[in-house]
Amino acid sequence: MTKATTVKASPYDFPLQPENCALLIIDMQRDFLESGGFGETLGNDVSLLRSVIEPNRRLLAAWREAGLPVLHTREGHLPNLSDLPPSKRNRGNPSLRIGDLGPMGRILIRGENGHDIIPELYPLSDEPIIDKPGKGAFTRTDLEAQLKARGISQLVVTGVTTEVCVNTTVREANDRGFECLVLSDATASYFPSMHHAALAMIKAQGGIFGWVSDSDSLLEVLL
Ligand code: TIU
Repeated sequence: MTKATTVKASPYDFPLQPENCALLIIDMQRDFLESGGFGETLGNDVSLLRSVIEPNRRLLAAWREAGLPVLHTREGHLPNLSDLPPSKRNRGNPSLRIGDLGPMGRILIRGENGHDIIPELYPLSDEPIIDKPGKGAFTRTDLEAQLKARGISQLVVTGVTTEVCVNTTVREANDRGFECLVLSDATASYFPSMHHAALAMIKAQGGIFGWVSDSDSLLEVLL
């Protein structure tokens, strides 16, 4: 499937150009989705994010089958914490801080079990993984260069969490000229009301940051 088409979306249909579009899966890491990781240390119920696994799995399979590019991101820090601002480590009152030893290894540290992507969505060896120290995937990474090198101008954005890393990344992408389609059932938050608010912010004002759709609407044009 290489023909331009439209995907049912809000505030209006998304003009998909498959030859210029990448799937960007944000932070589907054990640290956010499984017990004992970063998300739980912040006081969250991580089971609230599990519903996005199946829509992402189906979409990823169809996207790969269509031969379209996919990139994965991971939030995390170097083992010596040199890329961790003290403001981030010291924020709030978590049960464990970034870099502390938890049941899945050191919390949110690159190379640890908890930092890696969940097995259900594990990247293939030729799929880039963007390791990022912050919430936005464009900040202190080579994501923009990687996308431009591939001629990518559109992004289908999925992953967690909707109002934090997904929203920050979509805003960064939008300001860099990328058109973003965010899938409501393939993104989730620890706070359902914030999930809905974050999606509403993206599509308000004629799509101020991008478009919102769902995985079935995109699969309809891929399959
Ligand atoms: N805490 C929370 O909702 N999210 C993050 O800290 N990172 C991401 O969203 N990936």
